[in-house]
Amino acid sequence: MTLLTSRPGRVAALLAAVALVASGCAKGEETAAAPSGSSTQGGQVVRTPAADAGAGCTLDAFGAQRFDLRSAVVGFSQSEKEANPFRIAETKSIKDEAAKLGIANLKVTNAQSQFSKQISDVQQLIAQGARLLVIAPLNSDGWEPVLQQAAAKKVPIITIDRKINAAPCKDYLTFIGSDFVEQGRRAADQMAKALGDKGKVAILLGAPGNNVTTERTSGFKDRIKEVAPDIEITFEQTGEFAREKGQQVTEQLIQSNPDIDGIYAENDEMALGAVTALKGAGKKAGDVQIVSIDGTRGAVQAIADGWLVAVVESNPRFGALAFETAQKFLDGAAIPEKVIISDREYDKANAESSLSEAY
Ligand code: GZL
Repeated sequence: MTLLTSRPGRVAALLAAVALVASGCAKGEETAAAPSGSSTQGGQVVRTPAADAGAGCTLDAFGAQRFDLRSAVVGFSQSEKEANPFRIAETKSIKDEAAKLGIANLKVTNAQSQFSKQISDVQQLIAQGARLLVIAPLNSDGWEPVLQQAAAKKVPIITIDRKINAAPCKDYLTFIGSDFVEQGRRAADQMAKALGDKGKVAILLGAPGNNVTTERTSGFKDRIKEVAPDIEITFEQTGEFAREKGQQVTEQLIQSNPDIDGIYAENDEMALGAVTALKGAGKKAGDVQIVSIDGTRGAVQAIADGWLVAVVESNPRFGALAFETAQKFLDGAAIPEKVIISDREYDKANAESSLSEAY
């Protein structure tokens, strides 16, 4: 296969993407052969834990007692309201896997995007006797009250999706999620390719206060400097990961920066809001090159319709991997402090054919 690219660095990125697709794991298939250096666990392609993932945390080291997941109270704390397909798919994945495993006492809460409610939700789950907590954190800081209460009762916490700033194997068991810096870098490669390595780009930032926004932003900016220094980032504003806000911010953008060439949206909801704003301003598909992250069905369809150029997946289907990790822990295995999953990528070449894999 001849890889047409102007940058050696991008050859590596393209080869990685080809390897993912070729191995089948990009299709999220349970039986996909994982790329070398990774494994398939719980239906997810898991990268072999990075060297810095630590020796691993065991039940004894954590100080918890073994218990049967099927009869225990298990708490799942969801962060954002389920208007975002990412959240809908994430919660469904947890519920479906619990049902499949016969976990009879799963209690699910939703903080409706309010951090104070997420703290009280988790405190309530602890009071209700949760023996395991799976948390999709809204914010990365401010968890101390919960961590102290969970530690006092030796309740292991598995954080999925976003990280919390706390100590692994002490405050929480492990983090399971994507490599968000890599997602930003892959989005930058797609943007550079779409713009021919030059032009003016706006960033629709995610919500403040969490590692996902920070890492997707740094990954994108650093990669743009590496591969396309003639691309200028002339606008940055948070759209709070929400479609309406993404639309409002893009309406402002079109007024203040009418010559914008590209938009990097840090999630699909904001990207689709931007599309609505562009349509409202009389723009045509392709007038502005939009690259996004998540992999929702609406965004992949927008690639097929020409409004988006590419979407880097952020896979929310943590259910199987989260409960598999919990069971391994209860069986005495050492659990690494982070379990990083691989994400696929959608572009014009595979959008139509992969629509059913989007969520
Ligand atoms: C990513 C997750 C982000 C999604 C957004 O793991 O935290 O939050 O990309 C969601 O869609 O709002």
